[in-house]
Formats: sequence, structure tokens, C-alpha cells
Amino acid sequence: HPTLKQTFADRARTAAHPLTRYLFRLMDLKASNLCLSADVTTARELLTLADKVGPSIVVLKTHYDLISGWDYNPQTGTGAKLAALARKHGFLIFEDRKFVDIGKTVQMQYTAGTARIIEWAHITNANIDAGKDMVRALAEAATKWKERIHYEVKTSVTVGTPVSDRFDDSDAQEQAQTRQRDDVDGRKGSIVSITTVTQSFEPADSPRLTKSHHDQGDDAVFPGIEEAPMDRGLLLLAQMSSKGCLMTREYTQACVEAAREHKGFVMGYVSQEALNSAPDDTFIHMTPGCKLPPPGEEENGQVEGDGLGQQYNTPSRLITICGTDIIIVGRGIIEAADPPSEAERYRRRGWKAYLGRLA
Ligand code: S5P
Repeated sequence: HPTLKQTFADRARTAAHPLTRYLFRLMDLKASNLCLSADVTTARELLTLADKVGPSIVVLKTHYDLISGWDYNPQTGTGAKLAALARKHGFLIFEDRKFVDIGKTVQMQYTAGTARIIEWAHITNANIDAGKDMVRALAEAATKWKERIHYEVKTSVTVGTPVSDRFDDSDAQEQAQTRQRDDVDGRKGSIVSITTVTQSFEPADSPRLTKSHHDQGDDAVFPGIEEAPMDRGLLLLAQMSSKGCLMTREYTQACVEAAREHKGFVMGYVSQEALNSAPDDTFIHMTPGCKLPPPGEEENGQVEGDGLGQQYNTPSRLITICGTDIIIVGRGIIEAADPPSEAERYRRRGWKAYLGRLA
């Protein structure tokens, strides 16, 4: 398929979903096709890890429900702090929620409840075993959310007052955000993680995307990286890495069909191989079950599993042979003696494999 030979920079121009285009730009700018699966046990560790590894990654994947001490406050809690780190370093947040239920239930789980995933996670994912309508339900929820944000931003009287998004300055942030949120039509608690965007909110694809985060006075690590568009995206869980996975070829094909039916919301897949096959497919693929052999050991494509069903392939095999775009790495990085330098090792390997695929 053509996307296997296209550069990420080219795909940043052609992908159907605005957030996917943004993600490809991040990948090109940071020379990274690495997603960290931040499966640590406490919110404090999660934020520290995100800040340290942020420069090497383009996506940070979370499982909010395995984190203890997750602070659900929409303005100052863990989600908002992650969102600030995402802006600082230039990465997207992917809550690996694997929604699977009837449409109405997943809408509520996505937008409401304790975690209010839609407010802080740019991306989430779904297992479509319950049927394709669930994808439409999530898409509708995302559209409604975007309309609401648009409305709230328009009615915000404090437009032009950027809020500090330094997470170590949470008192000032809380005050500023409380002021701002109270100003918005009495809808307390509904602005959440996008307060810093209010000054420049316009529909996706507007020229503001060229204004660098750096110019806005934040200590961005990668100058030239602009704010993410206010869109939400879904990945379909099309194939899994685990031994004995019951997802059939028909199920995977149903994911491909659902993706094509919802190009404005589905960014792509969590899969074990590239699934683009129609000429105009522009989906992105992210692949977990990825590990490098320890430094010094020879790489032969596979690495021993974890004894609990997880199976591992190396970055080069996944990217060059299986054709994935982004490798998702958890314990390979987290359990290393120095996670930031191990993340750099994965980033370099992943990028080299991508360049090799183009050649
Ligand atoms: O097929 C899959 C899909 C996912 S999202 N296999 C997976 O392992 N995952 C997730 O990726 C899993 O839930 C975990 O968060 C991560 C892999 O972690 P690792 O420590 O094995 O790299």
C-alpha cells in the first residue's frame, strides 16, 4: 500500500483526520514514532515519567484505571496536568480504554463519570465486538463535545488570558482557571484542560497551527510544535499482541470497514500489521507487544514474552516487515534502569526502521 512508502511528512498532508495530520507532523519534527505505554502505579510516577520521557515520544498511552492517586479534578487533576505536559513536549495522550458496550453506555463512559476521558485524552480506543454502531456513538459524543467547547470558548470573557500550564505551579493555575471557569456561563468545571487554548481557538486547520508553542512563551522542548487541534480521535483495536487472541480475520475486516465509515473520527488502528488496503486509506497504525533485546544482544525479530500471554516483536520487525507506523512500548522502557535514555534507544531504533522502510 502507498502509505508504507510515504514519508510521515507527506502523510501529514494527506491523512483524513486532523489529529492524525498533526500527529504525523509531530513524528516528522521529533523524528519519533514511539508511544510510551505509561503503565506505572501512581499518578506521581506517571507525571514524572511523562515529563522525563516527553522529548522522545509522540504519544503517551495511559490506563487511568491502574493508576492510584489519580486526581479527577478537571481543572487541576491528573488529566489536566498530563494535558499541560503534552503541550509542553508535543505529544498526544491516548487513553487505552478499549471501550466495548452498547452505544449509549460507551458515550457516557467516554464523556462523563469519574475520569471524563474525552476532556484530557486526545485519543482513545474501542474493541468493536459489540458492533459498529458503537463507533458512531463515540463519534457523536466527540462531535457534541467539540461543539460545546467551541461554544464555551466563544462565550468566555477571558479570551486572551492564557493560563499557566506549568504543572508545578498549580496554585496559580487553579486560581486562574477558577476565575476563567466561573466566567463561562456558570458552567463550572466544564472547560477543563483546554483553558490555554481559549486565546487561539479556531476550527482545526486554521493558520494558527503555524504559530509555534514556543512563541507563546511556554518552555516548549521542541520549538515549532504548535498546539494540537481541538479534535478527538479513535483507534480501533483490530488485532492484539497476546497469545491465543480470539480476534478473527472477519473481526479485523469489520474494523477496517468501520474505520472507513467514520474517517472524521477514526484515526486508525491498534493492530499487529498495516491494514490500509484501499487506495484512499490514510489510517495510522500503532502496535504494542514491542521490545528490544538487552543492549549487546543480537536482534532477530522476536523477544521472549512476559509469561502472561504478552508476545513481543522488535521495532524493526514491526515497522519494516509488519508495516506499522508507531511502536507502543511499556515495560521495555519503564523497567529499564534509566527510562529516558532507554526511550531514546527505542526512538532511534524505531526511526531507523522507518527510514529503512522508505529506502
Ligand atoms: O494488543 C494489544 C493492545 C494493547 S493496547 N496488546 C497490548 O499489550 N496492549 C497494551 O499495550 C497493554 O494494555 C499495555 O498497556 C501495553 C503493552 O505493555 P508492555 O509492557 O507489554 O510493553
